[in-house]
Amino acid sequence: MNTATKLSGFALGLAAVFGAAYGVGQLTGPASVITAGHDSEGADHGGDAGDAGDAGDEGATGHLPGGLLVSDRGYTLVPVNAPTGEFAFRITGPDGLPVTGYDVTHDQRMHLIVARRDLSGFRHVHPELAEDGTWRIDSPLDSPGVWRAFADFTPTGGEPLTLGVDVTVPGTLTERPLPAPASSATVDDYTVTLAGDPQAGRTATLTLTVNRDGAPVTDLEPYLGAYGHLVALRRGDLAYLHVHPEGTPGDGRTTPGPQVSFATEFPSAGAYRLYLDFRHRGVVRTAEFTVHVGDPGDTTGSADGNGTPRPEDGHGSPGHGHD
Ligand SMILES: [Cu+2]
Repeated sequence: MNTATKLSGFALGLAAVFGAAYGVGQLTGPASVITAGHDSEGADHGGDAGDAGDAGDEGATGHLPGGLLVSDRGYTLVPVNAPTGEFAFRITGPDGLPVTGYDVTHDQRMHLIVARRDLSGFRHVHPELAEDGTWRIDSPLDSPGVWRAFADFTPTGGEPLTLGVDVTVPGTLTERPLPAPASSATVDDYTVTLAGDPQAGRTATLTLTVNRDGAPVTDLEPYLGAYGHLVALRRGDLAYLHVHPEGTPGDGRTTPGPQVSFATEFPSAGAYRLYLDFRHRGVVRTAEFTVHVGDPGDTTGSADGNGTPRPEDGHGSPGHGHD
């Protein structure tokens, strides 16, 4: 009965490899694209979707969370020059040519997710595919800084894959500190509360409850085939975790709010930013949360056991300087 998609697999031994080769020296330079490529030869990780987390160890490198690689399993995310105000890219396949065949997943052939490296500016959009294999969309990169762009797709005949690339938007950077962990978020007239106690490497249910003007919302609308979409990005390397709710609209047991539950599995302890997309009355909104994922081996931690995300020991508070 559990149709939820697990978060991607485990990268405990590998996480430290990433996040180091990231430079901030180009923030004020000319428009450029920084690729955070890593040699993925031989890797066989499971992307962000499906049952990757159940597959056990495969290959020397095991499974990585999605979005850390610009090239994986022969597929490469290649940003291409585009007119001002537009964002364009291609996916090249094992034959080196642009991929033009994609399976529809969650109503779309391509999910493009972007966020700045400071975890602000999240957008989830759906570009248009041209015949030559170029994806185009009005640029969602709406402020200066270094952005991470994630292409979440399934090439026809292949497995689900999420590739990521850094893209610099020139200008004066205003870095935004990561907001402190909180169990509620406000977007327009909506307040979304978050319950759950995620622990690294374990499946936990996160339940989000949507209220509008203090009243429960019981008529959420399906968006991309679900009552909510949840993306989590790990602070530090922006590992990408994409999950879908337990239950689907029309299955006879899933209600259109106010609660949307997700079975999640975070690959490591630490701070994550969560982005819940939901649709109500024709408008898609995003509620954002900072969550501290606990270390299940840490018995001295501050777990309060009452189902609310733990404060992150002050590290996420405004004004906290990044390294
Ligand atoms: Cu999408």
